[in-house]
Amino acid sequence: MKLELFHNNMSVCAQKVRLVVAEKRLETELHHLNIRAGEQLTPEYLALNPAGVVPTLLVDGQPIIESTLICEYLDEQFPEPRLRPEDLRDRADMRRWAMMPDVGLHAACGAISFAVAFREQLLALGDEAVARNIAETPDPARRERKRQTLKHGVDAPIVEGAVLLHDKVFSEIESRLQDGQDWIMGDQYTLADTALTPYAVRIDQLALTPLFERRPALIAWLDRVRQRANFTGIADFLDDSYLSLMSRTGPPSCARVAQILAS
Ligand SMILES: N[C@@H](CCC(=O)N[C@@H](CS)C(=O)NCC(=O)O)C(=O)O
Repeated sequence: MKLELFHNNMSVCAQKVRLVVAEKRLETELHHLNIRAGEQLTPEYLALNPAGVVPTLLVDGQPIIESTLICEYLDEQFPEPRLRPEDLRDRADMRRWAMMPDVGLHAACGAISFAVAFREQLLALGDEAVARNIAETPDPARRERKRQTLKHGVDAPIVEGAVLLHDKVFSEIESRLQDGQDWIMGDQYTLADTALTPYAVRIDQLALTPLFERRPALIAWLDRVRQRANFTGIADFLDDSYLSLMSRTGPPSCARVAQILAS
């Protein structure tokens, strides 16, 4: 079986899939797309992934899209080591955690990342390229997120809800880990941990410290996650220019984040 992954080095959804690929030590041919340059919007790629987003997994040439579904597919097709609880009620609970990105967290992460940092990368391309990138983005909600955050940065109206949603999810993780368990589902590292790791890593890379305040269990979980062998799925692909952009633009945005949290 031939696996190919269309991804981007710093994309949170691609990081999520690469954590699973690394956990299972799967041989995968990687195709990197520069999403700032719009390589996800070519007719060839849109034929694989009509939403014009990464990741896409090709299995013997057939595409599977949506990172949550790709992770589920990989865990079912390559069950060792297993990333799902045996008990079906626990599995449903795990899926509730794993789907959090799909029901708002991912869009919220995109809004914050663009508002704080990535808008600089797009603006540097010049007015014409920015207008083309926005116009060609297939999803209207994503177009609106890009438009608002490019124009208003952290003062864009959507940033408020995005920060509050991160606060809610981080507080749920903190409560879940209160009894000292290592992972979201207890002793077993699962797709719940792989799904949420990139989002906590992103907020940490952006140095938005108010979201980590008074959350020692979340911080300890993030440390454990970083020490696992499969963290290479994130660590081996880090782009220094993104990291320095995020660590430069994040701290001045903390006051706005703290203001939203206090509101
Ligand atoms: N629901 C999709 C979301 C994928 C997604 O939003 N990918 C982002 C990178 S994390 C992307 O490709 N963005 C392209 C763009 O912003 O034009 C999934 O989970 O696969």
